[in-house]
Amino acid sequence: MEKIFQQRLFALNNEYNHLINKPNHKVLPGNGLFERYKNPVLTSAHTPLFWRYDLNEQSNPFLMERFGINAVFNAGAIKYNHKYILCARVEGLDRKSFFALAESENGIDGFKFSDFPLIIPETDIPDTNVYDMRLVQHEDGWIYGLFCTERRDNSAHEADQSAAIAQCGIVRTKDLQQWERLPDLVTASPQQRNVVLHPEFVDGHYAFYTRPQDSFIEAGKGGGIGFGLSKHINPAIVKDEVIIDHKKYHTVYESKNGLGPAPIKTAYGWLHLAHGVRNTAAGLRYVLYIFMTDLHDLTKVIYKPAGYFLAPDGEERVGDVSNVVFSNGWILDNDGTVFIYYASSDTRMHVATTTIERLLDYTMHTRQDKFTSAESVQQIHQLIRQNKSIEEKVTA
Ligand code: M1P
Repeated sequence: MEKIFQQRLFALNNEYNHLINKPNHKVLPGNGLFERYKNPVLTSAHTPLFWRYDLNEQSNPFLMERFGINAVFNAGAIKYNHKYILCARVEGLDRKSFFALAESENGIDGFKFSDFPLIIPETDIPDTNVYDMRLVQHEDGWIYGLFCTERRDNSAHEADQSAAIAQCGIVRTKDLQQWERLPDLVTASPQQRNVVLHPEFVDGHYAFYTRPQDSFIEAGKGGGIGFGLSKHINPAIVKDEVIIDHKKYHTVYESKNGLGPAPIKTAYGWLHLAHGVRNTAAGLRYVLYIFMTDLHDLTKVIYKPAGYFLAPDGEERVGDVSNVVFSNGWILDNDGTVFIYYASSDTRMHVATTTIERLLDYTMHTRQDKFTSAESVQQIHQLIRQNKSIEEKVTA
């Protein structure tokens, strides 16, 4: 028996250390918009062995997993003390998610989890499940974490054990260690997911991006990315929500959409990364898209390239919830590099890198959606004609 335990421990440690220390590489040449990296930055296998195994030979002679981790995905992101920090959604085999911080020196590899997952205090109504935290350094001095808190819909029939109510939970911290729970955000919508705090005050108010929904899965009459103000953060109450980015027929965000991380401020406007969802015979397909809002009127979309920015590719397409990419974290470095952290198929975390210069070029100079095939053909003809005239000039 001793042999089994020791052999397995040796093999598990080797495998874990190899994974944690594996260098990551850009996949080139890419599409010019961003570069993907070969390896995911976080997976369930990145969680420390001492989370998953009872390492006492007496109580666990076969060295079997006692707390299995199913997936690591949908991480918030922040640069803190010169480190790239991800606040990952870690999901156990029991489907319960919790949050854990992982940090890296360079943002693309070497992510290592802190020893303990975060303890998030509860409100008077316990959360059944918590997930998808957006980390925001607000100008009031706090780092906020806005996340989805999910509880059973007690008005549902006993036979329906999947009806849930999703709302926005709020925590704040100064050191990423001690978290203070504030009351959940109050809005008029029966369901809220993908709520994001704007990093600056707007007219002296806290500003929220919301995603009102009629039901847990379906946007219904609701949907779209909303925007609303609250005088206070404790408690935060948004009385009026205006939809700033609607779902729309025959687009990649026709079923629903939701904001990703908090927007990045640029000289030209606020840059947003969002996810769009459409329904297909193979189920829902989640992609990421970009838009920009006016610097002074945050409800006004001023640029929105057609279609998606990043879609599931290759092995990203397969996982627990296949055909999904989802992002709720990005980091802008001082040199203009942007690290986009995205999850694939609700299973693992990846990074893609680009620059703010490239994102601005993409956002402001890529064609806008004209919403019909005929218009698309016109746009592509124009591009081809332009390129042909360059070719002719070169060969002349
Ligand atoms: O399964 C895909 C995603 O579904 C939800 O996103 P949305 O609210 O836009 O439908 C979230 O539960 C998210 O965590 C998940 O990745």
